[in-house]
Amino acid sequence: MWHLYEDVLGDQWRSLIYRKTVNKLRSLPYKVTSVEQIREMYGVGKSLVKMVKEILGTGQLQKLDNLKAQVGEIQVLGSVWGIGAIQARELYKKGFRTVKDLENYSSLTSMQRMGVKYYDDINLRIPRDEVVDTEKFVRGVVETLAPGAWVNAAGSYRRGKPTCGDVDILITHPDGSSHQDLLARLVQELRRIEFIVDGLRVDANARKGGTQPDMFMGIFHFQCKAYRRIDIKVYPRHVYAFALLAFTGNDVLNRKIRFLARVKFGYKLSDQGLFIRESKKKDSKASTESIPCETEREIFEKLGLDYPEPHDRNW
Ligand code: DCP
Ligand code: MG
Repeated sequence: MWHLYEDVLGDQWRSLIYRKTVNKLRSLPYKVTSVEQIREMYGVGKSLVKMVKEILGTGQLQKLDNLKAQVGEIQVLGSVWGIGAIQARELYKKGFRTVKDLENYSSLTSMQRMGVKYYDDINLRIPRDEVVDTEKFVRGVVETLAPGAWVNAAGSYRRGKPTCGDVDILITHPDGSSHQDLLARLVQELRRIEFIVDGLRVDANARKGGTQPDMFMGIFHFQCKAYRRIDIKVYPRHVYAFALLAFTGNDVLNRKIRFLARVKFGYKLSDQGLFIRESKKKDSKASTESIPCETEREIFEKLGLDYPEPHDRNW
């Protein structure tokens, strides 16, 4: 109950009470076999005596079972695309218990609405072969719009996983400029041919020449298979290696090399570059110009690390 309150329910107060109680019981030099052994202990209240009695008598604790059920429902709400752990708890408090309950809730974001609508499909893993076909298909469409563009499926697919949670597509153009209006045209075309069925586009290309990606997050339907999640990100060529590294992951590797970049060299590493910080402190200011790196290998070299092939990045 200590862990459920702390990790899932975010109830620090109850978690603390249970933690103290557990530690107190654990520190006893004997195994508790009767409530008499704890009744007189300092800080042991009626409710604990009752719980210990129930555990000793039945081997179970109803309160824990109820809490587990509640936690299970919160975790399901939190597994909807776009709903985080904190919001899942809030929705639970508001009375939502299942994904179906959310169907007519008007306060969801458009991403969350997609998450609810396609919940069953997008929680299925995607077989690797299907990602191969999807990458090939998208590459073909991109080629008609911006010949010579680079298209890579990143994420778990690039790390060689047999199944993937979504399709992560990264795009750039080696001429350094043809990427600029590509995403809008690509999404329009993919919608027209009914490959993309839902989604939202976030454009950053108002800041032309900047390094922020244009992004699309949505749902596609291809070869009559299930509805799937797709992210498409378009970056300028000069930051593409950083983007490829960041979106190949995995997330643990990203956190580790970003941490190492900071504490070892005072660098800030992101999907948009490798920047020199004013100091090695966490929030210290970073330069606006990135240290140039053409390839992922160069980034690892700058960090003094051996280059891991993508399939060796499953940390
Ligand atoms: N990423 C990250 N930190 C996050 C989320 C993502 O660094 N909080 C990076 C690393 C991931 C990559 O983006 O590998 C793609 O994100 P996904 O959520 O698509 O994760 P994966 O593709 O690795 O796994 P999945 O098969 O579940 O899609
Ligand atoms: Mg992925």
